[in-house]
Amino acid sequence: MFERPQSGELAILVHIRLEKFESKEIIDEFQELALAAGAKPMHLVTGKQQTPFAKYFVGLGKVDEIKTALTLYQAELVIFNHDLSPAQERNLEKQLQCRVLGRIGLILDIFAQRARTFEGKLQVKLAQLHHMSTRLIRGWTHLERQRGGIGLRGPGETQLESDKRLIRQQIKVIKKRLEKVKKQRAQSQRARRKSQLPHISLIGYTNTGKSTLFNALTGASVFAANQPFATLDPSIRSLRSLNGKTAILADTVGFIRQLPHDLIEAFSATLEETQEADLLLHVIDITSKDKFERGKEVQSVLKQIQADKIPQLLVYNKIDLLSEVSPRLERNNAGLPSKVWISANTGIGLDLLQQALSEFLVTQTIGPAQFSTLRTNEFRSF
Ligand SMILES: Nc1nc2c(ncn2[C@@H]2O[C@H](COP(=O)(O)OP(=O)(O)OP(=O)(O)O)[C@@H](O)[C@H]2O)c(=O)[nH]1
Ligand SMILES: [Mg+2]
Repeated sequence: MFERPQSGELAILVHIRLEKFESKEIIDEFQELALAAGAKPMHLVTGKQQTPFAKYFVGLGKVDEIKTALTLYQAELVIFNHDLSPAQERNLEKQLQCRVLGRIGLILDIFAQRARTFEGKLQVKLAQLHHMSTRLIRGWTHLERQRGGIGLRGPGETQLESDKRLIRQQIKVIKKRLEKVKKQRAQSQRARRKSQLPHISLIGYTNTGKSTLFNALTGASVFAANQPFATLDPSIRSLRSLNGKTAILADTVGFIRQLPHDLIEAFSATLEETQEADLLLHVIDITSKDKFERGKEVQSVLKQIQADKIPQLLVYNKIDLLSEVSPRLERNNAGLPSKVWISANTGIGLDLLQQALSEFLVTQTIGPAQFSTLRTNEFRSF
């Protein structure tokens, strides 16, 4: 019988190139995720394969390479930048004699550390339980010996091992509690709706500057930091536009590539803000080499939550980092604002964004459908 090994913070990262072309940013992002979870990445093992292997995801040669790296760097944790099947995770742990974490487990761990509100915590817990329940196999885990660490924070793993029924019960209890909280939130949302103020939601890939912009526009001071998933729970403030109209602005969790379904559910508080919005401010980090891919990723999540038809204003942020780009406002064929170039940090271009918002708020009274709707191919035009 295999006992699940303890997890430490010193980690070996594994990224396998499965696509023909892949940008370096994918690896940078992976390292940032590992750091955000509190791991200390010691070494990166890379490789190239057409498809994952069933047993270990990687081939045996790669497993040996990882083993050598573990010894060399005295690491106790291996993190894959891939979605590992429960069997692959188990086989790897057996072979490597250390804790192995896939990308979903990694992101869930960050979420567990970052959730602040009662509802957010419950949602992450629920996603973790779902994720763990697929990994419950007799004889695999003796988790009561574990005292947390990366990938192990969250709902009591001691119970996982003992009984699947316990997990199901826990899931039921959490779902019930969540329903209660959701009902309360729905009430306050209805009250806000009654006020008939237009809703604007800041959305976009993680770390693009949504919270910084939220603070700049509303004078709030929500947490903003150079790390993925600084924001997990949504914040809401009122926003006064140049022409004196008021709207409600929401700051939301960022998206990331390969966002698993469980996690999208865990985002639901934020996603409701997004689904209910009259306008989405889609914030894009202009300095990212992957901004088109990231933009498409955001589009696909929006589609999954049926928010892709909501009008969008593309906000290209961080132009202060590019000397050749100056603030400007671009309009669509109908003459309405569709893209704006700003810096949330320095404030340049914010007047143009305010101008766009004012125009939007005016169109709200004559019908939001007239405002620009983004098509994915608009990312090509930058
Ligand atoms: N140079 C520059 N940096 C910026 C700008 N706006 C935001 N940042 C930085 O980008 C990093 C991320 O900012 P956040 O506002 O936390 O980004 P976010 O989109 O809310 O990120 P998550 O909540 O983690 O998804 C921080 O280090 C900010 O200081 C900008 O206009 N220029
Ligand atoms: Mg944020």
